Amino acid sequence: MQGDLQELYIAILEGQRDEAKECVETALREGVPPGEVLDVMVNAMGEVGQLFEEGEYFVPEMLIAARAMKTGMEILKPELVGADIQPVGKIIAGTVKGDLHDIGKNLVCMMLEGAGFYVVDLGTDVSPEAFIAAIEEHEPDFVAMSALLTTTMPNMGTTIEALKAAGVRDSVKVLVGGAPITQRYADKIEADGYAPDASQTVKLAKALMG
Ligand code: B1M
Repeated sequence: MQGDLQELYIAILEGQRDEAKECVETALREGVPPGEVLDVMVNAMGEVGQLFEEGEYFVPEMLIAARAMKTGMEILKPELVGADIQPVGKIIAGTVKGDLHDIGKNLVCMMLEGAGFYVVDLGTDVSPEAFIAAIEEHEPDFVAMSALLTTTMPNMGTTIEALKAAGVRDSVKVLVGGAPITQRYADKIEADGYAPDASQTVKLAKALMG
């Protein structure tokens, strides 16, 4: 890997936001194709996910790496659009109705973006109607729902039932996660997948994209 790109990789891995921004700017100025710059950042985030799974990184390290990635992406995004690089897949994400916790959901969104997915983040306290409207507008591959409260997790099932009633359930794969959620619960509400953390969400979404 060329020196600047190596520096970019390390800047993402270590969560150095300003360095990441500078490295992206330098690489683009020197004529590195935007797709190649993106690959370096995605690979760095891949290693971040790996380190998290191995217990070397914890949530704070993952968060600052994801922020560095996001800063780099802000510079890179217009170039990617110009280069017509297609996202890996499209995901609508939100914390379900009644639930205001968004730290985990934001991390999931950042890691997905880091892996090359186009993410539409609907925020928190998202009603089934808002999920349906977003599916109709954006035609995503996935809907990712987050819940942190035992009192709001049933709203995942309610949302899936609402998607069925609106006739859009089969057009998307529904992924669920959040501290109280289990694979068993995901199966019970007929979600297509459950991920215990942000890194596993990326793996799951990639696997389901084939
Ligand atoms: Co709240 N809260 N909170 N809270 N809060 C919990 C969840 C709680 C366990 C604390 C406790 O009592 N020990 C408890 C829930 C108990 C229960 O339901 N059985 C609780 C409670 C009770 C409440 C209130 C009801 C308190 C009150 O007002 N009486 C209230 C509810 C407000 C509401 O939502 N309507 C409330 C409020 C808040 C704050 C606003 C103060 C704040 C949220 C700030 C914010 O998010 N912007 C807050 C916080 C910070 C927490 C704790 C301390 C931390 C949550 C967090 O951010 N974790 C939490 C206790 C705890 O977890 N230790 C607690 C870090 C984050 C990175 O992890 O969110 O689990 P997490 O996300 C992970 C995975 O779960 C997974 O990936 C993430 C990254 O690896 N994941 C997904 C998450 N979403 C996913 C979606 C996917 C896939 C994976 O889609 C495919």
